[in-house]
This record gives sequence, structure tokens and C-alpha cells, in this order.
Amino acid sequence: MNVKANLEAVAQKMYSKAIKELDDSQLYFAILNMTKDLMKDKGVIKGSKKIYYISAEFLIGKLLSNNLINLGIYEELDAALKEEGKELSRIEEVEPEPSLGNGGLGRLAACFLDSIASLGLPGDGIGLNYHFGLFKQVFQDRQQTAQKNDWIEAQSWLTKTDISFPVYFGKKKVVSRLYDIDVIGYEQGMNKLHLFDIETIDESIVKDGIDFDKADIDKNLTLFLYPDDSDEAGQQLRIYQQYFMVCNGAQLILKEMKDNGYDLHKMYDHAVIQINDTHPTMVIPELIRILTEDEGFDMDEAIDVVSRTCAYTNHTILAEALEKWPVKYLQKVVPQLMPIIWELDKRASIKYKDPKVQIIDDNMRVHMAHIDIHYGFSVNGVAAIHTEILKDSELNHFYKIYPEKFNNKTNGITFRRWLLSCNRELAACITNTIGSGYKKNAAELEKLMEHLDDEALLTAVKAIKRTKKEELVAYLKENENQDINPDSIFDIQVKRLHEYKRQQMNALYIIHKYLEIKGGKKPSTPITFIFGAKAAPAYVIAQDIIHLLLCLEEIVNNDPDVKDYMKVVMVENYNVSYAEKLIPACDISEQISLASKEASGTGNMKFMLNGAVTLGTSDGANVEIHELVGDDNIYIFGEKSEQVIEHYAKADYVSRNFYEKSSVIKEAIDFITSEEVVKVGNQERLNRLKNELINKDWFMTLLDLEDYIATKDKMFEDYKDEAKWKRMMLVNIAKAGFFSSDRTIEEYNRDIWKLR
Ligand code: 26V
Repeated sequence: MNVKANLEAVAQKMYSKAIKELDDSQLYFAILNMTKDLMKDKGVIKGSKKIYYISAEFLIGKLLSNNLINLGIYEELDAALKEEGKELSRIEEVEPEPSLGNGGLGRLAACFLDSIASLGLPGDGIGLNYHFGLFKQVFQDRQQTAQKNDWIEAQSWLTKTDISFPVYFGKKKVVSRLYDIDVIGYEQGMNKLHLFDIETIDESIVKDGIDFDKADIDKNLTLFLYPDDSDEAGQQLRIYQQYFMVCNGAQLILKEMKDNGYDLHKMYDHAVIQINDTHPTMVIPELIRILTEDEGFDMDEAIDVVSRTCAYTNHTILAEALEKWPVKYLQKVVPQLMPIIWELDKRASIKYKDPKVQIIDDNMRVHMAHIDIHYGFSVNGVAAIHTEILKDSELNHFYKIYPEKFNNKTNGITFRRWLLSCNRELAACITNTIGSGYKKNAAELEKLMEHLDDEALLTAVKAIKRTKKEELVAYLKENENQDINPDSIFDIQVKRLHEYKRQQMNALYIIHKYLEIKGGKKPSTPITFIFGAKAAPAYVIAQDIIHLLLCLEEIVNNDPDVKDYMKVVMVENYNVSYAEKLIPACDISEQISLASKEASGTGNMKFMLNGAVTLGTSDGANVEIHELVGDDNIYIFGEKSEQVIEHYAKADYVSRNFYEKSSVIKEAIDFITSEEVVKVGNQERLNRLKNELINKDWFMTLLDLEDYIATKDKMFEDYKDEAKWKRMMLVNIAKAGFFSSDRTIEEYNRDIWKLR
């Protein structure tokens, strides 16, 4: 049956109406049901060994468009709906976005699921079915407030299964329920994302904003993603969540082993568990506990089998993000795991005396990453420079013990979502030029390098950028009530708000530019500075930075001397769906973290693939982008990671010296608490931020500020050279092939998983 006839039949069955008579919402649910059935027909991907990607976050985003593309029916459905006067892109807007992740780590997990299935590898995700996901950001008085963010509807991509497990927190028993989301590969079969929920969940306990009773585990366990962990109850809830996830995951994996008739003593021949950061680390002691208590293993063998099954990915070197749970908390929440953890600690400390590699430290804290490294067979970083830093400094004491475990897997992104779906025009243009082979083999994008002198192509790529900018302008008008000039340069920084990512440096540039224009120095091409960022509710300085950006938006956009030359837009509730609209419209991609601090970044790859030019530091995957596109097609500035690491080691960075030495820096910083800003802002926040920058500046904003200003000015200047800019755009697209998550997953499989 063709797609149109199929949808007509579903529409009749659900609503007793024809497609023509349905509204967008009804059509969405009809297409959802049809698509779920078509995916089922593709069948599950099979094999004798399977990868289980276990992660506290899967930032999957909306699924409709992607599933249609992967099924190969997007175009046909789009055309069929047009015949009935319906618009698929509008229908897609009806779908709520599941925000089951904070940022890069969760989005990476979602890209990986797409690539695992698209490569035809058997592999499932294991995670939690958060009812509200990450909070919804709402601005009030130019400050961030948080509201709950629901996404689960009576009909959704979730399918309730009949799988349910008991989970014990000491003597307290709860019962889980598994929900599945099917993951369809590109022209391939299907894997699953397994999301565990608790049967007794109660959404009604959420009060104002995102407040709820953190102690009521039966009702709250899977309500929120990473609830605020700034207090004791919050941290313990996180441990409850993590154990709930791994206990269910372990039971599911062992059940699948048994259902397939596999020998648990050879589990590693049939399963690999990839531990996504330390959040799922307790899966190691939990599996050892089950194998020894229920399956008759002795301790030596249980440890051996589990160690040969589990592999660990590190996603950050930030000390405050490396989990170290107090023994006291673990003892309270999961007393049954503590004897195992003590045993693992004892064995490690007998073998290795170095205090830096102990699992339980002198302050009675359990270093979760240390469990993974001692008792997993692989440790990987997520970009070349990040893995080198792990080996040379952060985890050097482990690297000396286990050099063979360490390997790099540079991150990637799925081109199905970040090109084929979000920029159909560009995908069509590329297909016209080099054929469609790149859709399965991204390296073929390199063929575009043979077309660098093709004027028609260069003009077409620039015209597509212009179309995407116009679409974004219309969307920003509707959603943010901002009037943006599509002929301006779109300079975009979208990512979580964190001091190390240095949105504050971008803000200081904006102040600098504003003062220049006020002084009569007007840019020849107008510039639009766009931000999107959520800050953790308890992260005060990050909230202050958001406040500053919103104040600048107010001042700049309403100043008659300035508003025709520059605008500032901080979009509300930046999420995956917003990214899909912003990234195709971007000219300048801001990747300005302090060198050594951004493990990889993946937004940088999405922007490049869509023809934006990177303004970045030598950090994370920027380094590899730089190597690929060469000096002429990227703008790199700032201190290198070696120097930054040395500044930390010597503790010799003094931000006040930079403030006092440079009039440009001083002017920009003083403006934060100037009359103009204080008039529209909150004095306490502004004072605190200014003081922080002058007296602390832990992430060395002022160290790189002057170089940043000079490099960015050069970039705006170069934008006027249209021939040069168009060529840079095309080189960036051509060289983006390396960053396909298909390549990343092939490497994981080749070096770690060895599925076939
Ligand atoms: C977590 C936390 C938790 C509380 C305190 C502050 C803080 C700061 C950072 C984090 C990040 C945790 C791990 C993470 O999300 N890493 C990101 O992983 C991406 C995928 O590998 C990578 O592209 C990003 O560079 C990396 O930051």
C-alpha cells in the first residue's frame, strides 16, 4: 500500500474522516500511529552480540521527521499531504519535545542510537523515563525561571511493555515498568530505547515551578531529569535514580542473555555495556552482586566477567562534575552494594598503593570513575585533545597502570537529523552536486572539494543560507517578538550556560561593539548576536550571565543610535527543536570555551555541516575541525591548552591585572554596572558578576578577551568578501564528513564492542 492510502486508512480508523478533514493535531496522531506500525514491520536487528548503551540522558528531540526520513517515506508523505492542502512541517510542530537530557552528553547518546541502528548493529539504549525532563526556561524580569516541561501524552512514541522488575533500596522494595521507544535505522531495521519508570509515580506532587517533595521516592523517582542536587536530599535522589536505572538495566540484560540461552559465564561474548559518563557506574557492582548472590558465581569470576563486559566513556575533566558519592549516602540508599564496593576498593588498594587510584578516599567518598577504570576493559575520551589530557594529566596515574585500556573516540553527530531533516534545501543541493552516496557514507562529502570553483554551486549554497535566515527571522518574530534583519551577520552561541563555555566573553564583546558604535564607529554590515542557553537553577553566576545578556538585549535593541547596526537576541527555552532552526541559519559559530575545558563539543560539528564558519579556541573537537579545514577556513584565537593547564598548575593567572592593564577590557567590564544597565537590571546580580570577573574569573575570560575581539573583528571584515566567505562555507561542509556519528560508531565497534 502506498503511504497516502495507508494514512487515509489510519485516518478513517481513528477519526472516521478523510485526511482533508483533519486538523494538524489529528493528523499528527494519525501519522504517529502509521509510522509506529511501519517501523514495527522493519523487524528487530539481530546478532549474537549486542551493545547496551546505558545513560542517564537520551536527548532524543522530536522523532517524527527523523523516523520518516529513516523509513524513506518523508518525501512521499510530504507530497501526499500537499495534495490534500496540508503541510508536513506544520504538523511536525504539534509533537512535544522530550527533553530527556541536559546538553551534549544526552544528545550524543541520541545520535549514537541513530547510528548504531543505521549501521545495522544490534544495540539498545537503557535509561529512565523522566516525566518532565529538563525544566522549561521562562524569562521574567530578565531572569531565568524554571517550569516543568511535560511531554508524555496518551499517544506517543512510548510503548508500555509487560516487563517489570523489583528493585530494592535496602529493604524498601519498588516495582518498575519498562517503556520502549523504537529506534529505526536509516534504511535499516530497528533497535530499542528502553526507558524505565516506577509504577507508583505521581505527577501531582509537583508544586510551584519545579519544586516537589524530594524524599517521597515512590512518587518522585522518575519525575525529573537530574533534579537540583545542591542539597542533601537532591543528591540522594540522584543516587536513587542511578541505582534504579542500573538495577533494571542489569536485570534486563541478564534476562536477555538467559532468553537467548547464552552462558552467563561467557556474557562478554554476547553483551557489551557502554557506561556513558559515571552516572551508570553502579551497574558494575550491581552485576557482580547479582552474579554472586543469585547465579552461583564466586567473587573472582564475577569480577572477571563483569570487567570484560563493561566499558567507560569520560565526558569531562571538570573536577566539580566528576562524581564522588559519600559512603554514607550509598550506605543509606543502596546498602546491598556497599560490601561489593568495599571489596572492589580492597582489591584495587592491595594491587596499587598510589592514593590517586583508590576507589574510596580518606574522606570516605566513592570515586565513581575509579570503579569504571579498574573494573572496565576500556576507557575513552571524546575528542583527540581530551583523550590526550586524560592520559597526560587528569587520569595519568591510571594511564600508567592500564595504558592498553585508553583510547579516543572523537564524537560525531547524525547527519539524518542535522542535515537531511533540518536543512532539506542544503541536502538537496549537495545531492544534485555529488549524488546521494554521502547519506550512507559521509566521507563522500569530500567530493565537494572538487567544486570549490563552481560559481553556480557557491551561489546556491549562499542562497540556501539566506532562505534559512529568513525562516529563522520569521520564527524569531513570532516567538521572541524580535525584528531581525536577514541581511545581518548571524553570530550564534547556543549551548548550556557555563562559565567555562564563556558566554560572558561574548557579552563583553557585545558591550565593546556597542560602545564603539555609540562612539561613531559603525560596522559596514549589521550583526545579530544570538544566544540560547539554560543554566542549572542552583548555579548563581550562570544565572547572572543570563541576566546580563537579557539586559544587553533590552539596551541594544532599543537604542536608536545602535539598533540598525547590531541586535542581541537571547531565545527562550533553547532546546533541540530550536537548534534545528538556528543552526542552518548561522554564519558564525561561537565555540569559545577555555582551552582544555570543553571535552569535545558537538554543536561545533552541526554548525560546520550547515556551512557556518567557526570562531573558536583550540579546544575539544575544534582542534580536529581546524586540522581538517586548514588555517584559511576557521578563526582560532586564545591561549592553547598546555598554557592554560600551566596557569592552573602555577596558580599565576590574576584577572585583575588584565582589567587594570587594558582600557578596552576595563571599559567593557565597568559597563556591566553602569547606569544604563542598572536601570534595566538587578544591581545585586550585576555587581556580583563584575566582581567575579575582576577578582576571580576561574575560567580566564580576560586572558583571551583582546585576542577574541581582534579575531572576531577580522571575521566581520572578511564576511564582506563574498567570494572568500562562500568558499569557506563550502570547505566546511565538505570537511564535515569526519564528524558523522556513523564514523564514530564504526570506531567504537572496531576497537571496543567488536560486534562483528
Ligand atoms: C556536569 C556538571 C555537573 C554539575 C556541576 C557542573 C557540571 C559541569 C559539566 C558537566 C558535564 C558533564 C558531562 C558532559 O555533559 N560532558 C559533555 O559531553 C559532550 C559529549 O561527549 C561533549 O561534547 C561536551 O564537550 C562535554 O561537556
